[in-house]
Amino acid sequence: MSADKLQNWPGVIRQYQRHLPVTEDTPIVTLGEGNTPLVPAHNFVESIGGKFELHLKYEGLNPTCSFKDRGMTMAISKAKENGAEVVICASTGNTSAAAAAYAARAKMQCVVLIPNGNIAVGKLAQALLYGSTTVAIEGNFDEALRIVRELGETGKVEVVNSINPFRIEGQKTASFEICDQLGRAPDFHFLPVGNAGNITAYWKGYKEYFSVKLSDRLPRMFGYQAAGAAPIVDGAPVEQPNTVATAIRIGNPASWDGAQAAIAESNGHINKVTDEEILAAYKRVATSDGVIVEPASAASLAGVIKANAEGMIPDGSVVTATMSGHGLKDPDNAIKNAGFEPTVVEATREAVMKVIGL
Ligand code: AN7
Repeated sequence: MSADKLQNWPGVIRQYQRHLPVTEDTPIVTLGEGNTPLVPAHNFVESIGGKFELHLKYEGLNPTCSFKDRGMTMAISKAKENGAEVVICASTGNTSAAAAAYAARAKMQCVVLIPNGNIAVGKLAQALLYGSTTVAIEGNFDEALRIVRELGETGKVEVVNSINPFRIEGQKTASFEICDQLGRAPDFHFLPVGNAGNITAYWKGYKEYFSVKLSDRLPRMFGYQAAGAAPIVDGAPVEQPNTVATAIRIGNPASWDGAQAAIAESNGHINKVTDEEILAAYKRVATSDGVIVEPASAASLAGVIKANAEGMIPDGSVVTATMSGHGLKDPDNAIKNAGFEPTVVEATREAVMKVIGL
Protein backbone atom coordinates (compact mmCIF):
# COMPACT_ATOMS: atom_id res chain seq x y z
CA MET A 1 0.00 0.00 0.00
CA SER A 2 1.30 3.48 -0.78
CA ALA A 3 2.35 5.87 1.97
CA ASP A 4 -0.48 8.08 0.77
CA LYS A 5 -3.09 5.52 1.62
CA LEU A 6 -1.65 4.93 5.07
CA GLN A 7 -1.42 8.59 6.07
CA ASN A 8 -4.39 10.32 4.60
CA TRP A 9 -6.66 10.67 7.64
CA PRO A 10 -6.59 14.36 8.61
CA GLY A 11 -8.56 14.16 11.90
CA VAL A 12 -12.30 14.67 12.27
CA ILE A 13 -12.44 18.43 11.66
CA ARG A 14 -10.76 18.38 8.27
CA GLN A 15 -12.49 15.15 7.29
CA TYR A 16 -15.97 16.49 8.04
CA GLN A 17 -15.29 20.22 7.72
CA ARG A 18 -18.41 20.97 5.69
CA HIS A 19 -20.60 19.63 8.50
CA LEU A 20 -18.85 21.59 11.26
CA PRO A 21 -18.83 25.24 12.42
CA VAL A 22 -15.23 26.00 11.37
CA THR A 23 -13.77 28.32 8.75
CA GLU A 24 -10.51 28.44 6.82
CA ASP A 25 -9.16 30.63 9.63
CA THR A 26 -9.91 28.23 12.49
CA PRO A 27 -6.57 26.99 13.86
CA ILE A 28 -7.12 23.24 13.87
CA VAL A 29 -5.69 21.46 16.90
CA THR A 30 -5.70 17.76 16.09
CA LEU A 31 -4.01 14.54 17.14
CA GLY A 32 -5.47 12.61 14.21
CA GLU A 33 -8.55 11.53 16.17
CA GLY A 34 -11.41 9.58 14.59
CA ASN A 35 -11.35 6.91 11.87
CA THR A 36 -11.73 4.30 14.58
CA PRO A 37 -12.51 0.71 13.57
CA LEU A 38 -16.03 -0.65 13.41
CA VAL A 39 -15.41 -4.17 14.67
CA PRO A 40 -18.00 -6.89 14.00
CA ALA A 41 -18.64 -8.90 17.17
CA HIS A 42 -20.05 -12.17 15.80
CA ASN A 43 -18.95 -14.27 18.75
CA PHE A 44 -20.56 -11.95 21.25
CA VAL A 45 -23.89 -12.09 19.41
CA GLU A 46 -23.69 -15.84 19.03
CA SER A 47 -22.91 -16.24 22.73
CA ILE A 48 -26.11 -14.46 23.71
CA GLY A 49 -28.23 -16.30 21.17
CA GLY A 50 -28.83 -13.19 19.03
CA LYS A 51 -29.75 -13.20 15.34
CA PHE A 52 -28.54 -9.72 14.45
CA GLU A 53 -25.34 -8.02 13.27
CA LEU A 54 -23.41 -6.16 15.97
CA HIS A 55 -20.63 -3.69 15.13
CA LEU A 56 -18.53 -2.10 17.85
CA LYS A 57 -17.34 1.47 17.27
CA TYR A 58 -13.99 1.08 18.98
CA GLU A 59 -13.50 4.60 20.34
CA GLY A 60 -10.81 3.45 22.76
CA LEU A 61 -8.46 3.64 19.77
CA ASN A 62 -8.55 7.44 19.67
CA PRO A 63 -5.35 9.33 20.62
CA THR A 64 -6.23 9.67 24.30
CA CYS A 65 -8.12 6.37 24.20
CA SER A 66 -11.71 7.59 24.39
CA PHE A 67 -14.40 9.24 22.25
CA LYS A 68 -13.77 12.54 24.00
CA ASP A 69 -11.05 13.41 21.48
CA ARG A 70 -13.68 14.09 18.81
CA GLY A 71 -15.30 16.83 20.84
CA MET A 72 -12.05 18.12 22.26
CA THR A 73 -10.41 18.79 18.87
CA MET A 74 -13.39 21.09 18.16
CA ALA A 75 -13.58 22.71 21.60
CA ILE A 76 -9.86 23.45 21.79
CA SER A 77 -9.63 24.64 18.17
CA LYS A 78 -12.52 27.06 18.73
CA ALA A 79 -11.08 28.18 22.08
CA LYS A 80 -7.79 28.90 20.30
CA GLU A 81 -9.64 30.78 17.55
CA ASN A 82 -11.31 32.90 20.23
CA GLY A 83 -8.01 33.69 21.95
CA ALA A 84 -8.58 31.66 25.13
CA GLU A 85 -5.51 30.99 27.25
CA VAL A 86 -6.94 28.79 30.00
CA VAL A 87 -9.41 25.94 29.55
CA ILE A 88 -11.16 24.12 32.36
CA CYS A 89 -13.35 21.06 32.77
CA ALA A 90 -14.88 18.78 35.37
CA SER A 91 -14.43 15.14 34.58
CA THR A 92 -14.83 11.54 35.57
CA GLY A 93 -11.49 11.08 33.79
CA ASN A 94 -11.80 10.87 30.03
CA THR A 95 -12.78 14.47 29.32
CA SER A 96 -9.88 15.61 31.48
CA ALA A 97 -7.42 13.35 29.63
CA ALA A 98 -8.57 14.71 26.27
CA ALA A 99 -8.66 18.35 27.42
CA ALA A 100 -5.17 18.04 28.87
CA ALA A 101 -3.73 16.55 25.69
CA TYR A 102 -5.30 18.97 23.21
CA ALA A 103 -4.59 21.98 25.44
CA ALA A 104 -0.94 20.94 25.66
CA ARG A 105 -0.78 20.88 21.87
CA ALA A 106 -2.48 24.26 21.66
CA LYS A 107 -0.04 25.72 24.24
CA MET A 108 -2.87 26.56 26.62
CA GLN A 109 -3.12 26.04 30.34
CA CYS A 110 -5.58 23.31 31.26
CA VAL A 111 -7.27 22.94 34.64
CA VAL A 112 -9.14 19.73 35.42
CA LEU A 113 -11.43 19.03 38.37
CA ILE A 114 -11.84 15.36 39.18
CA PRO A 115 -13.66 13.51 41.97
CA ASN A 116 -10.93 12.51 44.43
CA GLY A 117 -10.45 8.74 44.53
CA ASN A 118 -13.07 8.01 41.90
CA ILE A 119 -11.28 8.06 38.58
CA ALA A 120 -9.52 5.15 36.91
CA VAL A 121 -5.76 5.19 37.39
CA GLY A 122 -4.92 5.45 33.67
CA LYS A 123 -6.99 8.60 33.36
CA LEU A 124 -5.28 10.19 36.35
CA ALA A 125 -1.92 9.28 34.81
CA GLN A 126 -2.94 11.04 31.60
CA ALA A 127 -4.03 14.29 33.28
CA LEU A 128 -0.75 14.43 35.17
CA LEU A 129 1.55 13.49 32.31
CA TYR A 130 -0.06 15.86 29.79
CA GLY A 131 0.71 18.57 32.33
CA SER A 132 -2.72 19.83 33.30
CA THR A 133 -3.32 21.52 36.63
CA THR A 134 -5.10 18.61 38.30
CA VAL A 135 -7.46 19.40 41.15
CA ALA A 136 -9.04 16.47 42.99
CA ILE A 137 -12.14 17.72 44.79
CA GLU A 138 -13.62 16.03 47.83
CA GLY A 139 -16.92 15.55 46.10
CA ASN A 140 -18.44 13.96 43.01
CA PHE A 141 -18.56 14.90 39.32
CA ASP A 142 -21.76 16.90 39.66
CA GLU A 143 -20.21 19.10 42.34
CA ALA A 144 -17.08 19.56 40.19
CA LEU A 145 -19.22 20.60 37.21
CA ARG A 146 -21.10 23.13 39.34
CA ILE A 147 -17.80 24.77 40.31
CA VAL A 148 -16.62 24.76 36.70
CA ARG A 149 -19.84 26.46 35.53
CA GLU A 150 -19.35 29.14 38.20
CA LEU A 151 -15.73 29.71 37.15
CA GLY A 152 -16.85 29.88 33.51
CA GLU A 153 -19.13 32.78 34.37
CA THR A 154 -16.12 34.88 35.42
CA GLY A 155 -15.13 35.01 31.74
CA LYS A 156 -11.53 34.19 32.66
CA VAL A 157 -11.57 30.54 31.62
CA GLU A 158 -13.08 28.63 28.70
CA VAL A 159 -15.22 25.67 29.79
CA VAL A 160 -14.65 22.58 27.64
CA ASN A 161 -17.24 20.29 29.19
CA SER A 162 -20.03 19.21 26.85
CA ILE A 163 -22.08 22.25 27.91
CA ASN A 164 -19.71 23.82 25.35
CA PRO A 165 -21.67 23.26 22.10
CA PHE A 166 -18.50 22.68 20.06
CA ARG A 167 -17.96 19.45 21.99
CA ILE A 168 -21.26 18.06 20.71
CA GLU A 169 -20.38 19.20 17.18
CA GLY A 170 -17.13 17.23 17.23
CA GLN A 171 -18.66 14.15 18.81
CA LYS A 172 -21.38 13.89 16.15
CA THR A 173 -18.66 12.86 13.67
CA ALA A 174 -18.79 9.35 15.13
CA SER A 175 -22.22 8.91 13.54
CA PHE A 176 -20.91 10.15 10.21
CA GLU A 177 -18.09 7.61 10.35
CA ILE A 178 -20.43 4.77 11.21
CA CYS A 179 -22.63 5.61 8.22
CA ASP A 180 -19.56 5.89 5.98
CA GLN A 181 -18.16 2.58 7.26
CA LEU A 182 -21.41 0.62 7.04
CA GLY A 183 -22.58 2.31 3.85
CA ARG A 184 -25.85 3.03 5.69
CA ALA A 185 -27.06 4.01 9.14
CA PRO A 186 -27.70 1.17 11.60
CA ASP A 187 -31.18 0.13 12.71
CA PHE A 188 -30.22 0.48 16.38
CA HIS A 189 -27.43 2.38 18.10
CA PHE A 190 -26.52 1.49 21.70
CA LEU A 191 -24.43 3.66 23.96
CA PRO A 192 -23.66 4.33 27.63
CA VAL A 193 -25.18 7.48 29.14
CA GLY A 194 -23.43 9.58 31.79
CA ASN A 195 -23.55 13.33 31.30
CA ALA A 196 -25.62 12.55 28.17
CA GLY A 197 -23.53 14.60 25.73
CA ASN A 198 -22.68 11.67 23.52
CA ILE A 199 -26.20 10.36 22.95
CA THR A 200 -27.16 13.96 22.10
CA ALA A 201 -24.23 14.23 19.69
CA TYR A 202 -24.78 10.88 17.95
CA TRP A 203 -28.43 11.65 17.35
CA LYS A 204 -27.54 15.07 15.93
CA GLY A 205 -25.00 13.42 13.63
CA TYR A 206 -27.41 10.76 12.39
CA LYS A 207 -30.11 13.36 11.74
CA GLU A 208 -27.73 15.66 9.86
CA TYR A 209 -26.37 12.89 7.62
CA PHE A 210 -29.92 11.79 6.88
CA SER A 211 -31.08 15.33 6.09
CA VAL A 212 -28.36 15.80 3.46
CA LYS A 213 -29.08 12.32 2.06
CA LEU A 214 -25.75 10.81 3.07
CA SER A 215 -27.70 8.07 4.82
CA ASP A 216 -31.07 6.57 4.04
CA ARG A 217 -32.50 5.90 7.49
CA LEU A 218 -32.35 6.92 11.14
CA PRO A 219 -31.43 4.46 13.89
CA ARG A 220 -33.33 3.96 17.11
CA MET A 221 -31.15 5.28 19.93
CA PHE A 222 -30.79 2.95 22.94
CA GLY A 223 -29.06 4.47 25.99
CA TYR A 224 -27.99 2.72 29.20
CA GLN A 225 -27.18 4.17 32.59
CA ALA A 226 -25.63 2.36 35.54
CA ALA A 227 -28.30 1.34 38.06
CA GLY A 228 -26.62 3.34 40.85
CA ALA A 229 -26.42 6.45 38.65
CA ALA A 230 -29.59 6.41 36.57
CA PRO A 231 -31.21 9.84 36.96
CA ILE A 232 -32.78 9.91 33.50
CA VAL A 233 -34.26 6.42 33.84
CA ASP A 234 -35.48 7.10 37.38
CA GLY A 235 -36.73 10.59 36.51
CA ALA A 236 -34.85 12.51 39.21
CA PRO A 237 -31.27 13.61 39.98
CA VAL A 238 -29.27 11.16 42.10
CA GLU A 239 -27.52 12.81 45.06
CA GLN A 240 -24.95 10.09 45.66
CA PRO A 241 -24.40 8.27 42.37
CA ASN A 242 -22.39 5.09 42.61
CA THR A 243 -21.19 2.44 40.15
CA VAL A 244 -18.11 0.44 39.26
CA ALA A 245 -18.27 2.29 35.92
CA THR A 246 -16.73 5.47 37.34
CA ALA A 247 -16.86 7.24 33.95
CA ILE A 248 -20.66 7.37 34.19
CA ARG A 249 -20.91 8.00 37.95
CA ILE A 250 -23.02 11.09 37.30
CA GLY A 251 -26.22 12.05 39.14
CA ASN A 252 -27.40 15.15 37.28
CA PRO A 253 -26.51 15.04 33.57
CA ALA A 254 -25.92 18.35 31.79
CA SER A 255 -27.50 17.11 28.53
CA TRP A 256 -30.54 15.50 30.16
CA ASP A 257 -32.89 17.21 27.67
CA GLY A 258 -30.75 16.20 24.70
CA ALA A 259 -30.88 12.56 25.77
CA GLN A 260 -34.64 12.65 26.20
CA ALA A 261 -35.12 14.26 22.80
CA ALA A 262 -32.88 11.65 21.14
CA ILE A 263 -34.88 8.84 22.69
CA ALA A 264 -38.27 10.36 21.94
CA GLU A 265 -37.49 11.44 18.37
CA SER A 266 -35.81 8.15 17.41
CA ASN A 267 -38.44 5.94 19.00
CA GLY A 268 -35.57 4.79 21.18
CA HIS A 269 -35.22 3.46 24.67
CA ILE A 270 -33.37 4.26 27.88
CA ASN A 271 -32.78 1.78 30.67
CA LYS A 272 -30.38 0.93 33.45
CA VAL A 273 -28.02 -1.99 34.00
CA THR A 274 -26.54 -3.21 37.27
CA ASP A 275 -22.82 -3.28 38.01
CA GLU A 276 -23.04 -7.07 37.81
CA GLU A 277 -24.51 -6.89 34.32
CA ILE A 278 -21.91 -4.30 33.29
CA LEU A 279 -19.01 -6.46 34.49
CA ALA A 280 -20.44 -9.59 32.87
CA ALA A 281 -20.66 -7.81 29.49
CA TYR A 282 -17.18 -6.33 30.03
CA LYS A 283 -15.70 -9.76 30.49
CA ARG A 284 -17.77 -11.37 27.77
CA VAL A 285 -16.64 -9.02 24.98
CA ALA A 286 -12.98 -9.37 25.96
CA THR A 287 -13.11 -13.15 25.86
CA SER A 288 -15.53 -13.53 22.93
CA ASP A 289 -14.10 -10.98 20.51
CA GLY A 290 -10.80 -9.69 21.89
CA VAL A 291 -12.07 -6.19 22.52
CA ILE A 292 -11.11 -4.52 25.79
CA VAL A 293 -13.32 -1.65 26.85
CA GLU A 294 -13.73 0.17 30.11
CA PRO A 295 -16.65 -0.72 32.39
CA ALA A 296 -18.69 2.35 31.34
CA SER A 297 -18.48 1.25 27.71
CA ALA A 298 -19.69 -2.20 28.68
CA ALA A 299 -22.93 -0.62 29.89
CA SER A 300 -23.98 -0.40 26.25
CA LEU A 301 -23.20 -4.10 25.78
CA ALA A 302 -25.08 -5.00 28.94
CA GLY A 303 -27.87 -3.07 27.25
CA VAL A 304 -27.55 -5.17 24.09
CA ILE A 305 -27.82 -8.33 26.19
CA LYS A 306 -30.86 -6.98 28.03
CA ALA A 307 -32.64 -5.72 24.92
CA ASN A 308 -31.99 -9.04 23.16
CA ALA A 309 -33.38 -10.98 26.13
CA GLU A 310 -36.43 -8.71 26.10
CA GLY A 311 -37.01 -9.46 22.40
CA MET A 312 -36.47 -5.85 21.36
CA ILE A 313 -33.97 -6.53 18.55
CA PRO A 314 -35.61 -8.13 15.48
CA ASP A 315 -33.70 -10.83 13.59
CA GLY A 316 -31.44 -9.43 10.89
CA SER A 317 -31.11 -5.98 12.48
CA VAL A 318 -27.93 -3.98 11.98
CA VAL A 319 -26.85 -2.85 15.44
CA THR A 320 -23.96 -0.58 16.40
CA ALA A 321 -22.64 0.12 19.88
CA THR A 322 -20.16 2.71 21.10
CA MET A 323 -17.16 1.29 22.93
CA SER A 324 -16.50 4.69 24.46
CA GLY A 325 -13.18 4.16 26.22
CA HIS A 326 -10.24 1.75 26.24
CA GLY A 327 -10.17 -0.99 28.86
CA LEU A 328 -6.56 -0.34 29.74
CA LYS A 329 -7.56 3.00 31.25
CA ASP A 330 -8.77 0.97 34.21
CA PRO A 331 -6.31 -1.88 34.81
CA ASP A 332 -7.49 -2.31 38.41
CA ASN A 333 -10.91 -3.45 37.26
CA ALA A 334 -9.39 -5.56 34.48
CA ILE A 335 -7.28 -7.56 36.91
CA LYS A 336 -9.97 -7.74 39.58
CA ASN A 337 -12.62 -9.04 37.20
CA ALA A 338 -10.64 -11.29 34.88
CA GLY A 339 -11.36 -14.24 37.14
CA PHE A 340 -7.82 -15.62 36.77
CA GLU A 341 -4.42 -15.01 38.21
CA PRO A 342 -1.19 -15.96 36.52
CA THR A 343 0.02 -19.40 37.48
CA VAL A 344 3.52 -19.07 38.89
CA VAL A 345 5.82 -22.00 38.15
CA GLU A 346 9.53 -22.75 38.13
CA ALA A 347 11.31 -21.88 34.88
CA THR A 348 11.23 -25.33 33.27
CA ARG A 349 9.51 -26.79 30.23
CA GLU A 350 8.00 -29.54 32.36
CA ALA A 351 6.40 -27.11 34.79
CA VAL A 352 4.77 -25.17 31.92
CA MET A 353 3.56 -28.38 30.24
CA LYS A 354 1.95 -29.43 33.46
CA VAL A 355 -0.01 -26.18 33.68
CA ILE A 356 -1.33 -26.50 30.13
CA GLY A 357 -2.13 -30.17 30.56
CA LEU A 358 0.28 -31.56 27.97
C1 AN7 B 1 -15.87 5.86 28.71
O1 AN7 B 1 -14.98 12.21 31.17
O2 AN7 B 1 -18.36 12.51 31.63
O3 AN7 B 1 -23.06 10.54 28.37
O4 AN7 B 1 -16.05 13.59 32.44
O5 AN7 B 1 -15.84 8.45 29.80
O6 AN7 B 1 -21.49 11.87 26.95
O7 AN7 B 1 -21.21 11.81 29.42
C2 AN7 B 1 -17.21 10.70 30.66
C3 AN7 B 1 -18.26 10.05 30.14
C4 AN7 B 1 -19.35 6.94 28.48
C5 AN7 B 1 -20.65 8.91 29.07
N1 AN7 B 1 -18.24 6.21 28.40
O8 AN7 B 1 -20.75 9.84 28.02
C6 AN7 B 1 -16.03 12.64 31.66
C7 AN7 B 1 -17.30 11.98 31.33
C8 AN7 B 1 -17.06 6.71 28.83
C9 AN7 B 1 -17.02 7.99 29.39
C10 AN7 B 1 -19.38 8.19 29.02
C11 AN7 B 1 -18.19 8.74 29.51
P1 AN7 B 1 -21.69 11.09 28.19
